[in-house]
Amino acid sequence: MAQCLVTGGAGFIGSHLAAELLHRGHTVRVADNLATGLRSNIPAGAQFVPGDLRDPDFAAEAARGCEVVFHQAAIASVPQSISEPRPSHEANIDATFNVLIAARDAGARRVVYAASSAAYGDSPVLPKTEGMRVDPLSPYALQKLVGEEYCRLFTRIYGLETVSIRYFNVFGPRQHPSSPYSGVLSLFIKCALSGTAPTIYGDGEQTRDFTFVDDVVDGVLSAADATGAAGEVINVATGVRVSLNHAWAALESILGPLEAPVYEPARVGDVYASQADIGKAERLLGIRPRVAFDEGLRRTVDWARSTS
Ligand code: UD2
Repeated sequence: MAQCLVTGGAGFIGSHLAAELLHRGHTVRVADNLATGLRSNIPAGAQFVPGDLRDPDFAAEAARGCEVVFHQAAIASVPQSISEPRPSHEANIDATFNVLIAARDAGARRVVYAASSAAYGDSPVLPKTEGMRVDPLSPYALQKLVGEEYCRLFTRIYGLETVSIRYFNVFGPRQHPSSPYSGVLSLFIKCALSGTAPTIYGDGEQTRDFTFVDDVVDGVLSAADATGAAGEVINVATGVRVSLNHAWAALESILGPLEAPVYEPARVGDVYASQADIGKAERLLGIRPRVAFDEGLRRTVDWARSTS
């Protein structure tokens, strides 16, 4: 059983990861600055070290004695990275660099890094394969890509095993609709439950490969051990694309008639179509998605109802 560090472990994806690691018998340390994460998300049994990974000393302290580092901490928003690029840069690039140095110096066996499908940008070619040319359209997309490249470089020059998992649009319980930058499904569900109209930026026909959080946790945990994955970039998603208009209609099938969406102009830096090729994840990580979109949405609605 391994000593693990989960950065961002008080956040949405990180807290699910920490809980599953504990469930599998590992020892878990959570490092989080609680900028968006919640203390209440940290699972019982995890050690919590509060602090900011932009501070190299804090990163070193957090990684001490850890065999596997799951680097999930980030400012995860395209529009926020456009309106406030500096904090986004510092959280997504500087902190990632510090975590890699800290993991190397701690003698960690592997770092699993939360990369993003945003790297693909707006190429009309679908599905997105890891070998495609990247085309970052926002500071966030570029920052996540720089993190991947740093991971790859640390594997090459220092022998630190790294795996970059490109998340597509992850959703599920504990994704809070607390800011306008929150994930679209969390915002849609909030509107649906409060009887208000959602805002759709663009025509609503843009698509996303919405991935239920349990499937992401599966992929990330497999990446911690998979032989042949070191130094690689791997999509973890469902391979299915769903439009925003369809997502709102799917909520209507769960909850009954809802307000009609209000349409506004598309956001700067937004990607139109997104869908993953998941062949590499199947080959290298031995995983397949298990939770279909409608089922994941139902589970997320149940969670949101239980907390509202
Ligand atoms: C990007 C990445 C995703 C992940 C995420 C950070 C892509 C394709 N995906 O997600 O992998 O890294 O960043 O958490 O780059 N929207 C509305 N109404 C709203 C809110 C959003 O219409 O109230 C639209 C938004 O313009 C976009 C879609 O919904 O077209 C999804 O937006 P998002 O903010 O949930 O995630 P996205 O795709 O930027």
